[in-house]
Amino acid sequence: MSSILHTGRVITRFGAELLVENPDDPNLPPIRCTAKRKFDSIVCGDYITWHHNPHGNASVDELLARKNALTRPGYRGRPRTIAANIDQLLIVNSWLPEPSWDLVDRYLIAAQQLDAEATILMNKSDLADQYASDEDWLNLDIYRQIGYPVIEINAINGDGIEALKNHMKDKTSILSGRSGVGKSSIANQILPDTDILVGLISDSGEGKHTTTTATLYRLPNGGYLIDSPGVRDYALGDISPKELSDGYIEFHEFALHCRFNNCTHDHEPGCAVRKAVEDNKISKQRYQRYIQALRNLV
Ligand SMILES: Nc1nc2c(ncn2[C@@H]2O[C@H](COP(=O)(O)OP(=O)(O)OP(=O)(O)O)[C@@H](O)[C@H]2O)c(=O)[nH]1
Ligand SMILES: [Mg+2]
Ligand SMILES: [Zn+2]
Repeated sequence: MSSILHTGRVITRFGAELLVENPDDPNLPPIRCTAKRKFDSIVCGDYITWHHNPHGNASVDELLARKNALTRPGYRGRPRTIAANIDQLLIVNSWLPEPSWDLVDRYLIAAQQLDAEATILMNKSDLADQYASDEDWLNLDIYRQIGYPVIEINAINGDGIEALKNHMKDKTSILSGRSGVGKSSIANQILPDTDILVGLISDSGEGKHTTTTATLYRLPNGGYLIDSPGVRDYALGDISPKELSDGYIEFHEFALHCRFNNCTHDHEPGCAVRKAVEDNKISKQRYQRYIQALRNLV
């Protein structure tokens, strides 16, 4: 039997086994593909080539070049790749668990590093009256002012889901955020017919429906959605001060006018970013979180 080479996108992986989109019709059941040790780095969202073996199963031939890959610190702080070929981070925050603006900032920096778009999803809008402080509303509004799309969502009744769908067309988007903010609930609203969205039962006892592995779903109107496991925290990898400040897009226009072109916008004389903070052209909250992140780099 000749073995035709297929190209396909990885849906998810369980150990040495990959689920790959069916080449005949993506709506047909996926292909189970075995990956040798040298393909340990293949993740959800990767494109691979594979072929059928004579004895019926399939195996990976090659990992195709990636546009980018999202990593997070894994076991003993070693970076672990979560998903590849991402066009957009959907940064999910909720009113309960309480919002983490720090985490939003860090995901925005990651988006800049990945050359991906970023959209902020504020989920559990039904709980806002009870839990949102004035300070929280202010923080949320800052992102809008900077120019990021912010969508308020209620993943129980579907409020905001249509607006979100409009932001997802023809892109590969990944839901990211802390455990329990409602990523899988949002995925369920986007794809109500996809029963595989029901979370896997975790061994760790973290909760019955907590998501344990990143999974790719094809959107009916074009594009893909990746649901990913919640994070406790999202630490920035090994980045330079310049890469850090690049992640604060509202600094860019001012940074051009800093006296030193390697200005870290901290203590340097003639810093146009700090001046902009003093003049209320840049949010003090964001600037303070930037300084904190800068101190944490070194
Ligand atoms: N009140 C309210 N509860 C919600 C909303 N969205 C999700 N929830 C609840 O929040 C809990 C966590 O939702 P999940 O969708 O499993 O959260 P997740 O982000 O996927 O969590 P991990 O998979 O652990 O990362 C569930 O009990 C949901 O029913 C919402 O808009 N409002
Ligand atoms: Mg989940
Ligand atoms: Zn500066």
